[in-house]
Amino acid sequence: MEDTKLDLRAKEILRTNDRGGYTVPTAGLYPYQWNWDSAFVALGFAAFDIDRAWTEVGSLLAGQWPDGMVPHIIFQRVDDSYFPGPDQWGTTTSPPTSGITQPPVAATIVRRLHDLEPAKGRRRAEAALVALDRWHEWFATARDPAGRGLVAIIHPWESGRDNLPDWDRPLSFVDTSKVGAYERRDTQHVAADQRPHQHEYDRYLALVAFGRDNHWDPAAIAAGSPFWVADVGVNAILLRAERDLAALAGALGDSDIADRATRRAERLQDGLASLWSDAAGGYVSLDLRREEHATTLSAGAFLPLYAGGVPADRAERLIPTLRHWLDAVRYGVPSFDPTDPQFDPIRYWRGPIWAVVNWMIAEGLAGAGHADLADRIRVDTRALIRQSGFYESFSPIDGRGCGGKDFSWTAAIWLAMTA
Ligand code: 2M8
Repeated sequence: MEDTKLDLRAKEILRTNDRGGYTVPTAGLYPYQWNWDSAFVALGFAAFDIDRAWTEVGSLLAGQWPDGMVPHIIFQRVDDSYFPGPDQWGTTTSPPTSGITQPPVAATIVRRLHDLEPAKGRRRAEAALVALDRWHEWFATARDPAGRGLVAIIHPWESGRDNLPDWDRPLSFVDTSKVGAYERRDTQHVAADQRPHQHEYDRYLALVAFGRDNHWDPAAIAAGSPFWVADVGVNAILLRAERDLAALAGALGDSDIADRATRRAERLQDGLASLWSDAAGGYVSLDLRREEHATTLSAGAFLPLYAGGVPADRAERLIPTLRHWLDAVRYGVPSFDPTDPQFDPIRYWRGPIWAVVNWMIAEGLAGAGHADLADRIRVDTRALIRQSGFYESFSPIDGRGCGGKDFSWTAAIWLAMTA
């Protein structure tokens, strides 16, 4: 298909996945509103319908909890085709939501929407600014009670990179003996070899039960969650989001929020530095219960470049590693080290390429003065979509599409990379 037709198709996918003020990631497999998907969807809509982009941000932030958390799923309209649904989460909001959050990319995208048309977006940017500040403050308190500059995730789903090999060891400590029988829905929509293993799902459900049994109380979860890990992806994305929130607050004349976001960013900058592993040769996640760094690299290793402020000697190690990865596969960027034995080119977050991660890595590279590499990643992303269509993810080996098709965030990134 020619690029102009793909532009039209991308817009059509966003329109078709629009359920009335919010957008589902894809029909069937994911019938609800997901947090970071919605943020990227807003970026895509911004290429042709800025009002609709702001509506997406508004419906996402309307799901904010009283304590500031913005949930990972908003169950706008109950639909049995997805499991676990509202009953398993046992939250008390209306509409119901999950009890966990997701990578906080929203502030970065809200800043971009505002900058596109500052006068037109002012009122909605001001409303979003307050909600985003509350969400980031929640991260700083609920997920970093010790104040070490690293926020914890309590579930692999909060990383958005669900079955990354980084979670294998921390998950091995999760007790699944009380997980009863259940029916997975994901493998009814997508081939099982492109989805997480059953033993991972059992642990995902045990962690949902832990949160539900503790009424999603942040203090109880911080004290006892069997999974308490500093994901390099979430921490880098939050740091970038804090910087963007501070800039947006400055533009809107809110010095209180600007100061708070700047202070939080300074703390996160120190925390992120502690995720560097000389042994792995990059930034990795850290199991905060055991003080164990992951021993292998994922695409998250490059996200501190997107956060900004990576010291030169560390950037000098990351860039050759990225080039080496790109030389090892046909398309970049694999979600996990393609030279590691655990790499699997089609199994979800253990190897496939994700357009949204490519967008963040390319932004980071461009900002760090590596325009050539940023271009290469954008070229690959667009080539994958031209070859296979708007899939959920893609094999780095042969470019085939994996997971759900006509996927909202892939369409959004196509539009964002063209605009
Ligand atoms: C995937 O995650 C959900 C759980 O949140 C699932 O597999 O059921 C991930 O790729 C996640 O990052 C994404 O936000 C979600 C919807 O696209 O799907």
